Amino acid sequence: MERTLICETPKKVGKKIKINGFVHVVRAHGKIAFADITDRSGILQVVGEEDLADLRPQYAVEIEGVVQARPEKMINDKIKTGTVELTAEKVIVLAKSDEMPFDMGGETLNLELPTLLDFRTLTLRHQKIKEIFKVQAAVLAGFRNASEDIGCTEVTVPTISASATEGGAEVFSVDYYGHKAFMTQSPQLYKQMMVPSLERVYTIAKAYRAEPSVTTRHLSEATQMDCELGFVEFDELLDALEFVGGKTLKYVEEKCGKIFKDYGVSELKIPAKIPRLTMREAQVIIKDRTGVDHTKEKDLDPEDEKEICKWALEEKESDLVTVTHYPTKKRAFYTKPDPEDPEFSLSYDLLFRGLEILSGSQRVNDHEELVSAIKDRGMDPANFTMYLQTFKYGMPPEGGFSFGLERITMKLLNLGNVREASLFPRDMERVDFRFSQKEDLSSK
Ligand code: AMO
Repeated sequence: MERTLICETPKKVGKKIKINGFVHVVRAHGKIAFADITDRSGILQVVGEEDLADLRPQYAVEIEGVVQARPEKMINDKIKTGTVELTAEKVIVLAKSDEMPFDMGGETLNLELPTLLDFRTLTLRHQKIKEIFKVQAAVLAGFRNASEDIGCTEVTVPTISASATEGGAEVFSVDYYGHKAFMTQSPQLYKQMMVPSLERVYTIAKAYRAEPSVTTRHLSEATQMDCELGFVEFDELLDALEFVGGKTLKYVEEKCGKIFKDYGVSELKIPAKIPRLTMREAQVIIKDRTGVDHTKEKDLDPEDEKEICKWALEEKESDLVTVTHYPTKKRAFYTKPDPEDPEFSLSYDLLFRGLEILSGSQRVNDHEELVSAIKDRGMDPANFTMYLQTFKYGMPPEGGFSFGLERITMKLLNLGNVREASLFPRDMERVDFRFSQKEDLSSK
């Protein structure tokens, strides 16, 4: 018999079918037992006798039976299959499961973050956790669509590189056949190298950062969604990033409205004109609103970002705000200084519900200027030979931007920690297992 997906069962009343799935919960009442079975399409109540009562959570099963309409007073409006149930005739256990270390039966998993991650392959089976990654998939699809709309071609780029892509100390080095190489901190250099070839590109790439601290918004391996465009000036870049950002988020809302409801998050507020401020203007607004004077600071700190987002929501009805002109010294070497005031740069961040989700800039596209910028940061141009080759042979004015996939997902669902929005998060304390946990396990 062919498998029927659980979501199809309300259309099969009176029919004999076969389903495959995982046991979510089992309730035995004397001779009669109920099991909730989940597959990729939904959840279904199955009614049976001993065979069913013997099932345990997370067993993988195959069940044949007849779909019955539920009596009126037994209808469950909360689930798509709430009008029916399956009366089991044959129950086959495809795979048993050890006893679960915690209860997976509730609507949410009330676990502390370390437990949520230590048992990741189990917690990823929970409906509410699966929804996070459905939203993430929609972010990726929305980004791809929007990037195609602005004429970008998708490329994939290396994650092992001859040089640190963002500079700074937060870089993992690799022993590459006896040579020193680095895990890319971003796809930056490669997307720029593609501009003279395809002119407009986008890429979805893993980025590795040896972040020296543990915060709720930093991962050591994050996913960046980047665009890079040739023959563009600063204002066009701002238009492009706001278009791609706005369209991506709206796409997710359209696809995942039900999940947003499950998570109790408010509707997105994305006006036709996203508010834009220079960093200095933002600092003045923050000072006026809070009395805290950060107008001489060289960057916005996380509290500043939250405050300026509050302003954008209250004054401009926007969940997004673009902040431009960060100090040149605070940005990576490839960032173009503003010709009118070179202390500040043609750079930008996009903030969403209190957090930076994107940054980017107009780039230095002149070869000599770029070599000087690399030297100014104490780096050796010899380590950028292939990158610099691009600029020697005609690089038009260009620029781009990068969205953080996990941060967007986190903010869309109002999660407390970016690790919850990463399937298998890496940080200072963990690669798969927590290092301390691994030591515990190996000493047993
Ligand atoms: P930046 O370093 O700001 O810029 O990164 C771009 C975006 O990626 C996300 N992000 C992170 N998310 C989680 N954990 C991290 N450790 C982490 N680091 C970054 C953020 C951030 O806004 N090459 C430039 C971009 C460009 O100029 O095009 C870059 O990497 O959402």
